[in-house]
Amino acid sequence: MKSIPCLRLLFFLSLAVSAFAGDRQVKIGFAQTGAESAWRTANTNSMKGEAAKRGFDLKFADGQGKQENQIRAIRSFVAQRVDVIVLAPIVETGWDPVLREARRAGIPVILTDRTIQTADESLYACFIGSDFYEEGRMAADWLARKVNGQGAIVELQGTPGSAPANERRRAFADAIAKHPGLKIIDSQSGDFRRAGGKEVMEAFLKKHGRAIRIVYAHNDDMALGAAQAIEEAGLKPGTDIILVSIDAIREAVQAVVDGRLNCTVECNPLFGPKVYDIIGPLIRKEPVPKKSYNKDELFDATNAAAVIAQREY
Ligand code: GZL
Repeated sequence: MKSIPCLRLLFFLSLAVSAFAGDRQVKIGFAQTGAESAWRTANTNSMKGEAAKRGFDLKFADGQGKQENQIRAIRSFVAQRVDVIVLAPIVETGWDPVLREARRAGIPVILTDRTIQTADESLYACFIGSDFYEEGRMAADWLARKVNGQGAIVELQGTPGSAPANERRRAFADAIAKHPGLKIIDSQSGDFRRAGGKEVMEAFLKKHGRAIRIVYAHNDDMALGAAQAIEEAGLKPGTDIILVSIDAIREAVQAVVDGRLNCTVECNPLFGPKVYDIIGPLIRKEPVPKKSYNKDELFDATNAAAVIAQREY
């Protein structure tokens, strides 16, 4: 049998050791928002796949798009005495009471993907995710250069009350304020869903017709739905109407290569490894960084073709 170099053996042993607290397997409760987009599917797969690789006992709860389901899941994790709770909070507010219950039970909470609004930051151990304000700013600055600061914009917003929708909307509005020729003429939520983006875009086209020059979508699923609506209206997405979006899922990067989308700002969902690297220090009650942001980049016609083969989600 081919011998495994001792370094690789040590690496796998260290993963196995970190999967155990004392002589029992580490139990993690993960309350996911739902399954609304391709981004979410990739995030769930990263969290599940990496837990399996590291030998963690992952209790997965799909919130199905409802905060009350996530709250119920957290209470169930507390009752099961998990070692750590991971929460991807669907909206920003309403978490303090249940996070106080987790704290009373002595169970640390990791926030992933989305942030919460709370006056008591001690209710969670740390946050791991992307900087949504930066993503919105990057999208707006790219657009201003692309259209020389001129054009009527329709905005497809994400889930109402969610951190990405709030921050991407705020950042984009702040950035385009520097360009009086850029104006948001309509804005509505498509709930981060492809069908939602298509339906809202159909309504915008009926209401505004060819006045629309630009679509700003808070995620790629809605942008791709909007592109379909634009094509069904006999127009060319990416040419007749500029589309700028966020997530950089593979299908959107391909749409940029094909000229149906003009720009997508990455929001990397594959942070299972980063989350699980924190589990050991948390269980050992060692200090961990309060906030850690994933690195995100931007894809447009200048670089999409060069990266499409390497896209992992
Ligand atoms: C962003 C994440 C958002 C994605 C959407 O971190 O919360 O939710 O942008 C997803 O695709 O539905």
